[in-house]
Amino acid sequence: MNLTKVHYMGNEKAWNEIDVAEGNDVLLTADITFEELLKIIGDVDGDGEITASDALAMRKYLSGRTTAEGINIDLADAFEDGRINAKDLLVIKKILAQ
Ligand SMILES: [Ca+2]
Ligand SMILES: [Ca+2]
Repeated sequence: MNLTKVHYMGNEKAWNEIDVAEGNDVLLTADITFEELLKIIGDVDGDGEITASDALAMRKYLSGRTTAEGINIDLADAFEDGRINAKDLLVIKKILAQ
C-alpha cells in the first residue's frame, strides 16, 4: 500500500488518540492534514457537538477543577460577553434543554 497523504476530519489531538492497528504502520509515516471539526459556540470540550459533557466541562472550569487549557476556551463564551462565567453555563444548559 502506498499511502502518503491522509486527510483526517478532526484535530491532531484526536488523531493521536487513535490506536493504529498492526499492518497499518503506513499511517504512522503518512503526511496527515487535519480538518478541524465545526466550531460550535458552547462546545466546551470541542468534540463537535453540544452535549451534557460540555455543561460538565464548564462546571469543572467554573469551580476551578479544570484550567482554561483543559477546555476549548474560545468556544466556552456562549453568552458572548467576553468573559467565562455562570451565564455561559446557563446558555449551554438552555441549548441542551431544547
Ligand atoms: Ca461537546
Ligand atoms: Ca461569557
